[in-house]
Amino acid sequence: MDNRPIGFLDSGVGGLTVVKELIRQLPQEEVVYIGDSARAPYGPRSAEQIRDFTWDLVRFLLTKDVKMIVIACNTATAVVWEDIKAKLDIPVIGVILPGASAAIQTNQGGKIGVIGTPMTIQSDIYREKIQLLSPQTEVMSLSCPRFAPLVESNEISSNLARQVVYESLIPMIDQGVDTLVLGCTHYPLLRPLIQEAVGDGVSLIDSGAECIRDVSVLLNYFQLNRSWQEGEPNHRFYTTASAKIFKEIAENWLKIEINVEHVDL
Ligand code: I24
Ligand code: DGL
Repeated sequence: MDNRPIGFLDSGVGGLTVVKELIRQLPQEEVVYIGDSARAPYGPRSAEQIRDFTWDLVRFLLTKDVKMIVIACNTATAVVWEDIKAKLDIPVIGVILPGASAAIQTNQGGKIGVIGTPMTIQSDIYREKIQLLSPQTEVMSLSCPRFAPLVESNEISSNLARQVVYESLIPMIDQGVDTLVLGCTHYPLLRPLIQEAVGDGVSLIDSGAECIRDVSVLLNYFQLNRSWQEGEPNHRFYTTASAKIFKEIAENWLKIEINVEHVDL
């Protein structure tokens, strides 16, 4: 047993979709979350900046005595997961390899689609990981720069949102893709519209949810689970922007009351 919390980092609030999966799949575990909303979004930034900023978040989490780190951001995982993983002596889980592996397991027709921010798609990391595990599988990548701003302006079910999602996904339709990876933390919020655009024949893969399955396997294998005797988990959330706004968004999404503090990194 290891009763220390699991550290989560993200460019902002999107990583809360991954935390929601942790609370659903592993309700006994305790979360320390840091979101860098003051410097978000990371998607359009340079790889060098993303590397520096993500390391700031890692150093912060290490001061909180975490037993494991989840990089709950596709963009940060694409750029620095391997570097962080190599340098720390606690497990570091990213969202990309679990998503790539789940997509291969689901895929039937040999062609997988991936959507994400410009940096995630430009890095071509999903293709690299998918083809590492399954060299014959074809990968079709598409950057959807309008999706995250849509969610952040609270447009997740409006007609405008439906139209933007449909228009953006046109290159993906009728290409023979039967599995589509949601390669950005914000996209699970657009899931109904994305499903409607690509049709029921396409299975959607939520990378965040898949990464929590890997967290579960690691906790079991290394016997790092938190004990129920510790009582209810006391999750702690930190943001580099407004604690008040973060708290509103997070409580609305997670449906629980939480503590939020502002930090300057
Ligand atoms: N959703 C997200 N980001 C926002 C937002 C949102 N505002 C409304 N909703 N703002 O991401 C980002 C910029 N802020 C962040 C905080 O600091 C200041 C700058 C998606 C959230 C994923 C959990 C809409 C909204 C909401 C609650 C839940 C879901 C949702 F308010 F889409
Ligand atoms: N969290 C980011 C991701 O999953 C999306 C938001 C951003 O660009 O910072 O790629």
